[in-house]
Amino acid sequence: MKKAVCILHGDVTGTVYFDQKEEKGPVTVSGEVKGLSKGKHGFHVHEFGDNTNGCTSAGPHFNPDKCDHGAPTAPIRHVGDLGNIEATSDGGVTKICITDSAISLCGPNSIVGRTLVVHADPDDMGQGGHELSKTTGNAGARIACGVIGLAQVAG
Ligand SMILES: [Cu+2]
Ligand SMILES: [Zn+2]
Repeated sequence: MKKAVCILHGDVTGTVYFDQKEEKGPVTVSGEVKGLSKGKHGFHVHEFGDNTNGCTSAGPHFNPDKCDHGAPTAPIRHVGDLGNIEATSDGGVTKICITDSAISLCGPNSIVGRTLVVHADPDDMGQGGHELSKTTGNAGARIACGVIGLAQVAG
């Protein structure tokens, strides 16, 4: 069992937990983000755990396989592509509940030490036809981010 945690800060705030029960098993992503505007917001793991120049220094989406950007359910995607989180009202609390089998807390797809980013706009999952669709999902500004770190496992 491995656990990781990320404190998001920026225009919105949040705490996100990552749990992986077995070494090559899926990772459960849970937690909440506060203060989002109503609607979908791109939600990704970016390559670097570097926030020296804010969320910008986190670099591009975590993409060890050099694929195009895509939906979390698509066969072609970045490892860091977790899709969108959706706020049902303005400024409230958005619960996160995602299970993903591409990210890991160990090995070559490990997201530990990288940055979780929440975006201003929806991720178009590579399907929007915009010049940025295949690299970022055209999800707009980085409104909050935080470095993902290993968490203590109880017991
Ligand atoms: Cu992103
Ligand atoms: Zn991507």
